[in-house]
Amino acid sequence: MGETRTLPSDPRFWRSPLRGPWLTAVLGTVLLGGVTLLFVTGLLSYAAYNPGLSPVNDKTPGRGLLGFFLFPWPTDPHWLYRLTQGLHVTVGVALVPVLLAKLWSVIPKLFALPPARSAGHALERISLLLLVGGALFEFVTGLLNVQLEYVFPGSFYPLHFYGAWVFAAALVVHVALRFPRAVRALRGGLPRGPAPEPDLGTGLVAPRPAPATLSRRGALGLVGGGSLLLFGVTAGQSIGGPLRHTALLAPHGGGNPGGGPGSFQINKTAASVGVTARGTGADWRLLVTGANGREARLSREQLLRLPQHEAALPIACVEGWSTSDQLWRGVRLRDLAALAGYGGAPDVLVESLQRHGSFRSAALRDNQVRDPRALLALRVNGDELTLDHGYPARIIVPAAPGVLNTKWVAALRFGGVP
Ligand SMILES: Nc1nc2c(c(=O)[nH]1)N[C@H]1C(S)=C(S)[C@@H](COP(=O)(O)O)O[C@H]1N2
Ligand SMILES: [Mo]
Repeated sequence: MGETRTLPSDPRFWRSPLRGPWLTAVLGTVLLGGVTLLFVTGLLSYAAYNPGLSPVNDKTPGRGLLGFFLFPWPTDPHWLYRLTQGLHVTVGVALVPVLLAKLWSVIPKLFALPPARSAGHALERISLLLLVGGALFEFVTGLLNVQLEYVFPGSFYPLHFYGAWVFAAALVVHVALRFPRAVRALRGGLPRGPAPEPDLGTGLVAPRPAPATLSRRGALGLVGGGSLLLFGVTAGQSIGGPLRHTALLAPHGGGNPGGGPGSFQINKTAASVGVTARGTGADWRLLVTGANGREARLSREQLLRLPQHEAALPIACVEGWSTSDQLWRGVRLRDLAALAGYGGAPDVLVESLQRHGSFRSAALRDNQVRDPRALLALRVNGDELTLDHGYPARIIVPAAPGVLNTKWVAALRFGGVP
């Protein structure tokens, strides 16, 4: 007894002997490396949609100067988006324990009073609010978007995009302010024994520590183990092969990606977006439009009589999952462009017969149309396409995000990108 009650604003309220500048610096350094990778791969993902090509591809039309980095997304290597987006999502998931541990390590500062000792201190605390708020916001929106589509109807992209810039700006300020202190703390090396670390003027160390229940090594082991575990049940969704079955956290069925030829992942089923066997039956025609009002309507039989080509390509979704290479067979987009009266390869607007919902049309850039592996696929893995994978015809383009691989194609408008 004899303990006085304290409030969280009182440093004595926080009792863990583990808190200190060294632990915070270690977690902060790991997090800094991780979120830098998340930021870069996130910007790449935005570029991969080719938003500068057409408003139909652009989920963040008001980006202004923040789109300064955009460039035409290449078609090589064909697994490019598998890699960048697999890293983005897998590293994001695996960093969750590190983020939580880092926030835990500095939580006494959240409650520190007075709120501001000076104008400089006030500015610093505001930047910290943006930093912590931005980090939580980015992780929460990202994880929710992967796990539950449509929680942010139409707005996930702008939320996640602008949130990332706010967070990045706050992070630059934070690193500039804390870098010297973190280096000093790390230079000291792993603090020995159960006693708290020297505070180094950080205010992180408990002035009245409770007895240790866990060593510093043990705490880091717990965080690292949690990260590894999350990594282990996530990475398989992008690596594929037998490891696909270890991806317990993958959306659309966890470790079981579903049926169909080659049993590769189905994102949205035909039924879920209102595409029926009726619209895709014998009456289906592909509308091809091109130069000087040229127009053709092709049945599936006519398409099958055009030269058929094969390409081994994956589907790689923004949600982080991807398939291994599937063997697609169909008509080259550039052959269809020629049919539409183009010698070279123009941009093309692809329209699905899907009536409602997002992703029913997409624009492809000339470099994508020109690539000999870019197909209007009619078959996959030696079989007809299934309705869920886009029968009667779907787009498959090397290195592109899944969203550009339009299913149930109804029209190809060469040179008709708005
Ligand atoms: N018409 C249409 N095409 C679409 C989509 C869609 O919702 N509608 N989803 C896209 C997305 S986001 C992905 S990842 C791929 C998934 O293809 P799959 O279901 O054959 O794996 O299809 C793309 N093509
Ligand atoms: Mo996707």
